[in-house]
Amino acid sequence: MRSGFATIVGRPNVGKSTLLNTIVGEKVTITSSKANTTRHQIRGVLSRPDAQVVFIDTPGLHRPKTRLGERLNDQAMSAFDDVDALIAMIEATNAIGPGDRMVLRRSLEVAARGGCSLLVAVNKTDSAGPNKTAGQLSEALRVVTELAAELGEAATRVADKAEFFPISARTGKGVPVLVETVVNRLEEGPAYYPEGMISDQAAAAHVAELVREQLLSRTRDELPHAIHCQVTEWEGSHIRVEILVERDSQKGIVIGKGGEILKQVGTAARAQLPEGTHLELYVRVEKNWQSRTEVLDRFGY
Ligand SMILES: Nc1nc2c(ncn2[C@@H]2O[C@H](COP(=O)(O)OP(=O)(O)OP(=O)(O)O)[C@@H](O)[C@H]2O)c(=O)[nH]1
Ligand SMILES: [Mg+2]
Repeated sequence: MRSGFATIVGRPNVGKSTLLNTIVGEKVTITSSKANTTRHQIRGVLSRPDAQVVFIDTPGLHRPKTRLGERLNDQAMSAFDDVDALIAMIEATNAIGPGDRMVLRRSLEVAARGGCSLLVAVNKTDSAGPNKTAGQLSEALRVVTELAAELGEAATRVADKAEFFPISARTGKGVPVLVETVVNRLEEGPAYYPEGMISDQAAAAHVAELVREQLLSRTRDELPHAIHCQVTEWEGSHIRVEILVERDSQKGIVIGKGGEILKQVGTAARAQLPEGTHLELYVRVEKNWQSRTEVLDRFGY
């Protein structure tokens, strides 16, 4: 049996969480079209008779504007170390920018130091089409080679062994080849999680995330970033989720006219929970929480 850890890294919105869900075949982490959706490291476990791979989803690396942003980057950065493979993800739909280069550079550095594999996933091939995808694959190879040359011999050895995968995390195309490569690069080892366990996320945290996911798809501009959700009560089938925003004006938007938004959010989140679950949603203001260290500590960021 082979076993090990593989971290998925990349800038926000490239499709890291979508990939994790596709690999484990279940929704273990939320996704959205808004940047910085993922706020914690989330593990998804793939168990097969011959292998167990723990895939780690991470917050997108970005230039932080708030203390929350700094914490998200810290969380992502700490997931680079002590793994067997780094899956650096970029998009086939957009040119490789400074954010992607930073991710690739950091991946090369860590892999050179720690001896792990580097696999580059070029995602969203379903939108990009074959020509654009082919161009992006060769561009990715060029950028990785160039960065490795800047970083030195150890990084160049990593780059020589790096592999590039065109994938669609959404449709699943190309994902099995990527997973097989990760498995083949793992060493013999024990299973880290019991069979049947597919995520390390606590049930309450997952419910809070499902509510936040629904809010993300119904809000825009700076509001998605200003929302934090937490379960404050769970008794039998009754779950109370508190939604925190930064300002009074945001509270009104989240609730919606006549409570409409909140109602939609509750219905859509509940549809993903066991039948009979009663979700009680409650909105509260926690002034400027994204910038307050003590609140971030309390919220577990
Ligand atoms: N067309 C297409 N869209 C995709 C694909 N994978 C992800 N997306 C979309 O890209 C957006 C971002 O996906 P996420 O999986 O949330 O991205 P992420 O990298 O986890 O983002 P952060 O958590 O913010 O760092 C969502 O709207 C997804 O539906 C894909 O293979 N093809
Ligand atoms: Mg994500």
